[in-house]
Amino acid sequence: MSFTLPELPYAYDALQPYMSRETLEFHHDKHHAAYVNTGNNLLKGTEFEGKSVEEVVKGSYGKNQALFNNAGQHYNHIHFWKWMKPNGGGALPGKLEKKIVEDLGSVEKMKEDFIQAGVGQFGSGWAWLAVKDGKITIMKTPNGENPLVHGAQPILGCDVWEHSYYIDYRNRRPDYLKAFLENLVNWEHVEEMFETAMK
Ligand code: MN3
Repeated sequence: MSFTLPELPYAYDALQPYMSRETLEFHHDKHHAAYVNTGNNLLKGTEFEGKSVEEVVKGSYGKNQALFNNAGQHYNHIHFWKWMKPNGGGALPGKLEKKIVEDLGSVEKMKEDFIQAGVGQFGSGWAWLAVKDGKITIMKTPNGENPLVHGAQPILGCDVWEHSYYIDYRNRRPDYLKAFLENLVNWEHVEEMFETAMK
């Protein structure tokens, strides 16, 4: 099995005004496509050929940096598209909200800390909600890294590479993170991933 670029689960202009058609065209058609193509070239002839994306990410970490970078970013983007939807944001589904309050204090505190993780990630990387040891936790990672290689299961991630927001927000990363949480997140999908991670 090689990597394939998934279709966006919505139209290119469906997330406007919070994420523009131009951003999605570049981000999906150029950046994500490049991770898929480069990843496939790097997979050839390695022990990871035929493995799932998750297995490639975990297996190549610390061993094959170039393959890991591209496999990690492929995994991250497959999910990033699904973590957003038109008219996203809003109230969290009950089970997810209850667990966030339990583990992180409140939904407001979770949002503040998530934004802080994204703003505090120096350079390129990601901000995360992940399940680790049965608890929801906030994480940040550099470049293509993700919670999978830190013994955790990601349930929400926000891409804070400049290619994700510079067209729409210029240097205002905090505004992008706020708009992501308030207007773009598909919390139902986050809850699904949360429930799977807790099994
Ligand atoms: Mn990206």
